[in-house]
Amino acid sequence: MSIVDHERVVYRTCPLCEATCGLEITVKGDKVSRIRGDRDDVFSHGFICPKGSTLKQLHEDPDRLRKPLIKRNGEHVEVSWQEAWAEVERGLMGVINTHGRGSVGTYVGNPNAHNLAPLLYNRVWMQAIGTKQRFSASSVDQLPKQVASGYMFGTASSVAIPDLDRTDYVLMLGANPYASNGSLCTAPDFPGRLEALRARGGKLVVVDPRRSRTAEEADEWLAIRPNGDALLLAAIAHTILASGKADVGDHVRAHIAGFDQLSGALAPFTPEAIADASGIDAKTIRRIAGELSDAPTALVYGRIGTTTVSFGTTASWLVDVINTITGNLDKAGGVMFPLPAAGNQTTRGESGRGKGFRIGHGYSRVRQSPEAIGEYPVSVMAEEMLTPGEGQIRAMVTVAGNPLLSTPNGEQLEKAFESLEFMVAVDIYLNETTRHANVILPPPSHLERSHYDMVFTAFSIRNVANFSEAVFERDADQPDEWQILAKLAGIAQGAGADVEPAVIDEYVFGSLLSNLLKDKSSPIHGRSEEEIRELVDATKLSGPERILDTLLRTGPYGEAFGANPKGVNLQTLRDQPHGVDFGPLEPRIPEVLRTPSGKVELAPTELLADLDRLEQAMHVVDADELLLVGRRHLRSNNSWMHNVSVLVKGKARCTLQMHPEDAIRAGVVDGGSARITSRVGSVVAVVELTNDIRPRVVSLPHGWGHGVRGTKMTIAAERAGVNSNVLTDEDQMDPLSGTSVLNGIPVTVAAVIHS
Ligand SMILES: Nc1nc2c(c(=O)[nH]1)N[C@H]1C(S)=C(S)[C@@H](COP(=O)(O)OP(=O)(O)OC[C@H]3O[C@@H](n4cnc5c(=O)[nH]c(N)nc54)[C@H](O)[C@@H]3O)O[C@H]1N2
Ligand SMILES: Nc1nc2c(c(=O)[nH]1)N[C@H]1C(S)=C(S)[C@@H](COP(=O)(O)OP(=O)(O)OC[C@H]3O[C@@H](n4cnc5c(=O)[nH]c(N)nc54)[C@H](O)[C@@H]3O)O[C@H]1N2
Ligand code: SF4
Ligand SMILES: [Mo]
Repeated sequence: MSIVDHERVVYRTCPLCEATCGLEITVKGDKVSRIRGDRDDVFSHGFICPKGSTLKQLHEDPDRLRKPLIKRNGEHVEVSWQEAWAEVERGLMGVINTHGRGSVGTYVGNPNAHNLAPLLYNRVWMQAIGTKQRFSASSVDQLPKQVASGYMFGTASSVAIPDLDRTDYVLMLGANPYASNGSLCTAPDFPGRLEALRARGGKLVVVDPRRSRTAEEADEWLAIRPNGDALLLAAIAHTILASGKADVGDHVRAHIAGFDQLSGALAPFTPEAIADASGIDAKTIRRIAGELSDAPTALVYGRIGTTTVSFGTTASWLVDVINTITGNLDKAGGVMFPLPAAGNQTTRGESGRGKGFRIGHGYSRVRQSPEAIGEYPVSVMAEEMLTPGEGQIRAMVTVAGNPLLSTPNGEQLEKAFESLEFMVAVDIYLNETTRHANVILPPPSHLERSHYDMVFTAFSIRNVANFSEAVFERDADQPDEWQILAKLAGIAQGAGADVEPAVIDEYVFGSLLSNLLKDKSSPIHGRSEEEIRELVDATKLSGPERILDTLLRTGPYGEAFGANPKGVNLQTLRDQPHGVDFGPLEPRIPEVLRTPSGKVELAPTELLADLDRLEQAMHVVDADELLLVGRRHLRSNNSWMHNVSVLVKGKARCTLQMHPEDAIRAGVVDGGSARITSRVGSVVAVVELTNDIRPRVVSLPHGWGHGVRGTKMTIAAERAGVNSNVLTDEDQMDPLSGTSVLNGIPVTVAAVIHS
């Protein structure tokens, strides 16, 4: 007799990229039978990319860790959670007791931004360790945009987002949403939204050294020299200012400071002066400047190709300078500030004014690189491990990060991680980074946890909120990710390996609540703690869900613990599995500002001070130099989804793209092998000739280089590729943010003759 498995359908948001697509997941018994786009999702309307359905494969992947691992005699072996925690206590407290708390380093990677537990508890274990040696993937990513936005608008979360659905004109630099699905611009079906722009008569111009998929679909492709964007943007801004057409618009005029300084500061950057260095001719620059100022609405959007370069912060600033002087700041069809349901830095504290933003609350030990957003640049991480002296990193804790493949000078990092006395990793795989860990603590799979996009609702082109229930229950002995992180905090505090995560959670929640009650801007300011506690306890929630519920209730749309009965809480979101739509973005200036002046700072001192360096860059052009840039592929996700066979099958993707003209010079042929060498390292990759790349530019994707000894990612190892970050140089940083230069790396390419 056969028992028909009970079939059920669950809706949840895909946690794999910033697009936050709604998924419809059909479950039969304890198996996922189908994943497709949720047609009723209020934001994504059924859109999904090829990665979305692979949550099933990730969940079922036999290589995904289900038990903690401990390294014994150089081999990782499965152990019980109890043994693992005892080892964490022994190792971590051992290093702390011998070398001090500053000798522990931390690195948190990209998936943390897509995961509520670490978003709420990473701060807790880091504080418990009590170290300043903190690192994250931010300094190989969006940090320059956050620093520039911090200076201009007051906080590192105050990023102005493209109002894609209502604009008439998009100038897009260094972004390829047809592959990436968008970043710092949460917009499910980004490609469809760009097609809609063109269908309504709008224009898309893409600036990229490669003719990317997005460039192919655009009205115009401008093949810029790598790192030429700040120059190009300065010249566009200069042209608009010189034309007399610059106008911030009546809607924000009273709230702008520094406008008068711009013309003088940008005077050297005429289109003619920067044409050679940027690779874009003066006539085109003048035309684009005219189109931007004449379009009814227009926006400039820059991403990875404009941030992970040596002028990353300057380019990010100039993007918003142009958005402002064309009258498109805080306007429908321009760039706007989201109002996220769970609140963030832009909704807290006094409205319209704040402490402002600065970097340099500390300096790294070896290189004296300034802190930014509470961390040091990953480019200094290896030297902090390898340079002896007080404060040297002797132990590392990594959570959802793979810095050995993701951050500069892979070979130096390899030595650095090799030299550690102790390492703990919270991760789902035994990979290039976690193989160095003495203990690996695996969280549950993506389908075994609930989900809310605390970060991306703050960078979204619509104000929406979705809560996802866990699809499957965890095994009895599998802790939730927040419990792992809370326990780590307890151990680091000295409470021992038996510390209960719930104790830490009480402490975290208690301090959140007391802050909310004290905060004059909070809707529960001044109410009695007992009253609120009672309402919280009635929900029977704990962990991240209790915190989220309280943040939603006290957020911009919240029910304020009864004071605003029409408002939302976690239950409202639970009742609406396709999401809650709060509508398109609304103007937020001046309320959103947190600068000390209460104004938009169009000409921050720190950025004006960098213009001399930018002026230097317009003179040094070595036209023959080969410059390496990266690229992304739709079926990939940084370094960690190459173990999903449906995503990696087909043509090998870790190839060196090169223009035929350069291939002749280097003596390499299509399909042949080439050795690529930079100041710091050298790799061999297969050459793929293409006309869709600017001559003197070569491109290799990042996140490959699998199959190293001691890892367990069987499918990834079969298609290992090479690590492009063996070539990126830890000495090359954007000095304003400390972000690593990942694009525009000088390299040489030579044929490899196989005997
Ligand atoms: N050359 C070059 N380098 C780059 C880039 C580039 O464009 N060019 N891009 C940079 C960018 S933008 C980024 S964001 C970084 C990414 O850098 P990282 O964040 O360091 O690397 P990821 O590849 O995202 O690795 C994520 C890790 O998290 C684990 N993981 C996945 N899901 C979970 C989970 O739910 N919980 C836990 N605990 N672990 C999980 C994976 O197994 C993997 O080990 O790479 C950067 N590096
Ligand atoms: N499929 C997939 N999606 C992803 C990811 C992934 O790995 N795979 N990663 C996610 C992450 S962590 C992030 S941060 C986002 C990134 O999102 P995007 O910024 O859209 O990322 P990319 O696709 O790398 O696009 C960057 C483009 O910049 C170009 N470029 C390189 N150098 C320069 C330059 O100097 N100037 C200009 N103008 N262009 C340049 C490259 O050729 C490339 O086409 O994507 C996210 N989404
Ligand atoms: S676009 Fe991003 S969020 Fe949407 S299905 Fe693909 S990976 Fe998931
Ligand atoms: Mo990223």
